Amino acid sequence: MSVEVERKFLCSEDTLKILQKIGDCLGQRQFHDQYFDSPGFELTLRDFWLRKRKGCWELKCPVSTVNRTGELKEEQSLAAKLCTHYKEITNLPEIQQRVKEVIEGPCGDPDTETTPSQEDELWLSKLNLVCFAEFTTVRRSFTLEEGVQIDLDQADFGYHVGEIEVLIPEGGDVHSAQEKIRDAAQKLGELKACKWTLTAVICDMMFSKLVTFFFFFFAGLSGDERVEGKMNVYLKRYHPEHYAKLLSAHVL
Ligand code: V4E
Repeated sequence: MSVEVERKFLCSEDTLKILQKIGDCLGQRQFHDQYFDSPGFELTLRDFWLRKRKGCWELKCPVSTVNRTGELKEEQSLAAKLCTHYKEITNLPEIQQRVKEVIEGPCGDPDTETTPSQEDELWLSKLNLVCFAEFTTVRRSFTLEEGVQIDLDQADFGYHVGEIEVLIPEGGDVHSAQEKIRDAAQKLGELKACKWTLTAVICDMMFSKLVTFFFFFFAGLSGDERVEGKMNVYLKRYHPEHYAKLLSAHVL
């Protein structure tokens, strides 16, 4: 089982051009995601994300970590703040077991016992799970260095977002993954700012400083703001009540 450490950033045509020059292209793919929860949002309010992608089930679970932020240097705790990390389960019987525990508690109802051979509809309906979000993403993937993947996502509801991602084994070093992500973000941010600065310098020295400042501010690569993921934007737009509950529970 792996833990996915990732940081989102706002991307543009420039990001794509830079990655095409300096990264190794891993290709483009398209996938349709369907996310499931109970009508009372028992999974997502606990930060569990159950989805079906390309016919396979995946469950993203929060990772319990001791909060060591106090021991970290300022730049390390900023790197941690900008990243998320989730354990990803892809084995269906394990997913069913975990989902059942989250919804019903450890001593759940024996009547809702699930077996791996059950049809999708049956285990979902026994646990009262319904699809609350679905969208299609076109993803272009690159690597900048060994173990660091950069995805540029274009969702069909009109949102573009980039992700820098490092996979580690469960119990692996999250901080060093966050540092790798920070370094990759810095590299991308510097290259983008450099391009903008050069363009602007040709026009006007003063203007270049202003452009660089605003570029950094909005690019989500060098500031300390967290960039919204596809689900944040989707729920805010199409299911504002669900979104409000997740905000109040500090899940989003
Ligand atoms: C974990 C999570 C959600 C599930 C979807 O995760 P996400 O990484 O946004 O989707 P995607 O398509 O990039 O998955 P991948 O292909 O990388 O596996 S929806 C909301 N969350 C929590 C969450 C959060 N609290 N903050 C941010 C910035 N992102 C996600």
